[in-house]
Amino acid sequence: MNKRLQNVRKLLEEENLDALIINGRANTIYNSGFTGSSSVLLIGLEKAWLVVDFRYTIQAKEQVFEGIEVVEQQESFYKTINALIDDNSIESIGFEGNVLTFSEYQKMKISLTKAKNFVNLEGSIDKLRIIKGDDEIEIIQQAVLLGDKIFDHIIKFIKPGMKETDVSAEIEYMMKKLGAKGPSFETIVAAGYRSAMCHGTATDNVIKTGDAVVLDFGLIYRNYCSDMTRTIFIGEPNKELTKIYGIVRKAQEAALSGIVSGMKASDADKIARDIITEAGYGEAFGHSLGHGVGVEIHEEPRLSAKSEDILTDGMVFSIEPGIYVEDLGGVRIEDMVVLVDGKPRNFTTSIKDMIII
Ligand SMILES: [Mn+2]
Repeated sequence: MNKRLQNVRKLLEEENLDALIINGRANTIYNSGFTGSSSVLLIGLEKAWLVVDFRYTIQAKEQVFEGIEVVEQQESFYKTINALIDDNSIESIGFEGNVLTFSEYQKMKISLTKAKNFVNLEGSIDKLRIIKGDDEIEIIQQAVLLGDKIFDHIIKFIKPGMKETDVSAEIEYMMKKLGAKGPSFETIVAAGYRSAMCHGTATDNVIKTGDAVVLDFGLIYRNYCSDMTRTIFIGEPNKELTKIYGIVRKAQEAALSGIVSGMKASDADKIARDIITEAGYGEAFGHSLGHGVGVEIHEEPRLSAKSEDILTDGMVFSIEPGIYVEDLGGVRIEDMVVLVDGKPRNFTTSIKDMIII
């Protein structure tokens, strides 16, 4: 039987629930295979249904995993679901509290007159995705390789005088050209003083000689996200930026070689943070070391100082330390890895030697 449905049912049993309602896109894709933008997935202990409207019936039938029945909504999603839960004696239902808006939650409660009990399962549904299977790892590897190809192209394409948006447009054009669905988040091209903004999405800022340029982009390929960052230089960079680049690279490579399965995610963060702090830039590394990547660009585990996650074989995450100095610029280097046989295996192959255009 479908392994993902099995895992949901295990969670239902642990929580003493009869069914789970999934509204969010990420958990719908993961648990049903359906990629449309509107649906309700109802997973009971023995049966599962994907309720869609007329627009999606054909697509849903084509996409859903074995063991899920496609039901076209009559009148409304919730009227149809109410009939299903009545027919199948479903009384206690789990839902995604982190996905439903307040008004959607109220609507669900009012509409599902046959249900007696609603339990917020936020987080525990997402956690079902934390360990990747071989099939997922294979797709993620392909997604990351497309990112590497785009980076190779961009370092030949980028020239002083271009706007950041000229570069982001080329990156996103290449994504589609190479068979990806599109970007997994808004593409970051941050040049000069803007490279000190961790999330400096591309603007009309003109790239000029002396600039550091942070290129942080990801794509969606067969429902999975990629994520990578490289920082390149237009002409000879100033001394401090060169020094910062060396520190970030050292911290990133130390995390890559020091992380082991069984380690606390907070200790992984510490490997890179200690190096940056010792070099005097602790305050300038104001974000976490990394994050899980899968059907969502940011998912479990979280590699931060506060994280309680334990890194385990099969987890896929980014390793991306950075240093950002206002009015000077910033450097970030990001790879994506999977933990295999106790160690990170790097998906990303783009070089980390300083690239000076
Ligand atoms: Mn990232």
